[in-house]
Amino acid sequence: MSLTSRLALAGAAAAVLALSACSASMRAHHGGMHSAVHSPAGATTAPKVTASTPVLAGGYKKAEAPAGARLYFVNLSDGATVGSPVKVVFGLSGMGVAPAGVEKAGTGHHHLLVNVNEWDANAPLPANDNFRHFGAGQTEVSLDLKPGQHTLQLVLGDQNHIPHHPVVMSDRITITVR
Ligand SMILES: [Cu+2]
Repeated sequence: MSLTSRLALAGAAAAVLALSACSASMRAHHGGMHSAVHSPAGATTAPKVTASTPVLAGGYKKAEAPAGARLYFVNLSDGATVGSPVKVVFGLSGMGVAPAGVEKAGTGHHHLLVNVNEWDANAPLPANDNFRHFGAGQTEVSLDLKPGQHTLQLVLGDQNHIPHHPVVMSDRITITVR
């Protein structure tokens, strides 16, 4: 691993701590809500994402995303009520999928952000229950979720799990699990 990757990962570790605290408080918040299908507080608020820079502080040059690249949920829409496990199909247009570790222009691998309210577009995405990596190039998942409201967002990452420049991400949707 190069020094710049190491530096980037150290930065990400700090970000993980901040992000976990954040999503824990958000889960608690959601836990208090009842079964409103379309909560104004949850569904319509965009997550906080740092503005993407082409080069990271450690000198790492981010993978470029072609203009018009689009990431979206194929089978779920904002406000949907579903049973668990929830099948989530990842849609990508204008780019290809490659496994983590493979450097190839115009490609990336999928990440599913579950109940994440805030994340850093200029660091490797953390790996935990809230930030799920599909490093083998998977394009769908069957997700076990507790009853209640959850938010989902897709973000594409490069071979080192770092979002592209500009960031390729879906809208964040809110679903209710019955
Ligand atoms: Cu990844």
